[in-house]
Amino acid sequence: MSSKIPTLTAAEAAALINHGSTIGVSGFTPAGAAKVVPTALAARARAEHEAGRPFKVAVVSGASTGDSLDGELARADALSWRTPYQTNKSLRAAINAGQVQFFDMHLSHVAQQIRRGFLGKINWAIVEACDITDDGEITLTTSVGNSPTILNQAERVIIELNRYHSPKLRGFHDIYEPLDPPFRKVIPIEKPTDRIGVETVKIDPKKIVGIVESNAPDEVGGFDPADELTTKIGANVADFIANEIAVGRIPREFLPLQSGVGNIANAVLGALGANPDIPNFQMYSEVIQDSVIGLIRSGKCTFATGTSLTIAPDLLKNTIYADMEFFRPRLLLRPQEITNNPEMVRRLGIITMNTAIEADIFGNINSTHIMGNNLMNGIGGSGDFTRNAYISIFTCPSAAKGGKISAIVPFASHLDHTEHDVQVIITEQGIADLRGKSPAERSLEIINKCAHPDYRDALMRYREMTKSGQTKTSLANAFAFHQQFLATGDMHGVQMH
Ligand code: 0RQ
Repeated sequence: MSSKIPTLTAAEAAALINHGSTIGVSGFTPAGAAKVVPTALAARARAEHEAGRPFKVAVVSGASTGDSLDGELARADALSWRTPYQTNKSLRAAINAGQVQFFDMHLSHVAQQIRRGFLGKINWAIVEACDITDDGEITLTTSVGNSPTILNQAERVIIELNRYHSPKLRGFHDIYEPLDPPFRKVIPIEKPTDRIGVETVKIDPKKIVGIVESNAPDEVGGFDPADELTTKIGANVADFIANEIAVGRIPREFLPLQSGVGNIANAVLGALGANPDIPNFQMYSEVIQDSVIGLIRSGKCTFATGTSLTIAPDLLKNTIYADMEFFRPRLLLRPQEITNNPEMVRRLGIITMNTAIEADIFGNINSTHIMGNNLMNGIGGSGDFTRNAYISIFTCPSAAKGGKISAIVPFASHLDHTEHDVQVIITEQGIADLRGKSPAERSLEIINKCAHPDYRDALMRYREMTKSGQTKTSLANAFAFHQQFLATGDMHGVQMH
């Protein structure tokens, strides 16, 4: 712990930051996110607004953060611009109201774009740590995200020293920042367990203007227990993978798994753990979430590397923090530029599993927008993994909002992952294997295997409306399902002409 760097209150730190600043923050999901200084900054913004002065900042993070960062700043109308991912209700509303400009980007791209100035200068870094020394050696907490790059590139740095997290987290991180082209070298990871960097981030201590002490858990919400629907989706994924191994398309040695985040992803991992035909596995992913911890304990998951430990606070304390020596050799946190790097995804042959909002009958995926307009969260790391996967899988329930929305539609109302990248779609109804299939074959496969029975006839009618062409699209009816929902609140009874 440093004795030379001044200690500040959160309000003192926030008072240093000017209107118009660009701030880089720690956090990938609420794990390891800066907490107390952003909340103080929101209070400052409110006071400035009351005094009739403008006060807004631009924020770049690893991914989503907690409510004390994204929620507080959004509610204080203190954000002008935000990238690269968010999951906060207040921020989502501000983005969709046009009050915050949100730049939705692939998470592996952020660090290089910061270093090369694509996103402008980073005036401030606000980064959570569990330890810091006088010579500027920083031990991060439950995520790495973009923190090494943000710390290196920011003009000035504020450290939130969070006592909730044990300094014994040292050794859980593998910090490595690649050189940029044309000097980029091979990133030398050949197995998920390979360590290529150092344990801490080292920066010039003269840049650190102060340390703000805190003691707060990560604002990770925990997950809903798996229900009948998510259990069925999970079981279908496990059956698909087990069969691929049985027929030899996945090697018997097995391949590393990546899983997205959320209730469905959690249930999918649970199902993989429960299926005796799935061998023990390693994870090369971005988010390590609750279910992985049980799988590590049981020995089904022998090693997991990601960029965040997105673990509900009780579970984090009672499992990992209670038994650091067991978990240290089995968990490794890396920068998101490394976990999500296409070079590694392709080399390691990762089996990727991400969640869709909707899929169209040709295999295009919308991961980010509701009815083509409103942002949900953002593309996150799903694109980094999907395009370069050994096998790319998307899961979703066949219908949303009590069955009133079909998740399988004639044409995706927003495009995140194209038909060229998506190999398998899985709902609770079944498994659509799109590999090697033409658009005509894919649409049959998706409608028959994945669509909710209520919507199969209408999707089939759409499929047969256009008589010629490689991808039979009816321009007049491509969004008929969405228009029906917007007009009546229900996609049932969709009108097409
Ligand atoms: O709405 O919140 O009002 O209940 O969307 O859907 O079913 O709870 O599923 O939590 O797994 O999230 C795609 C958003 C799924 C997420 C998405 C409504 C539904 C519900 C949430 P409510 P569920 P999940 C790793 C990789 C993109 C980024 C990514 C996501 C809410 O997985 O953001 O994959 N993915 N990153 O009712 C209208 C539809 C709908 C719909 C679902 N068709 N129409 N509403 N919903 N389908 C993460 C990182 O990179 C950090």
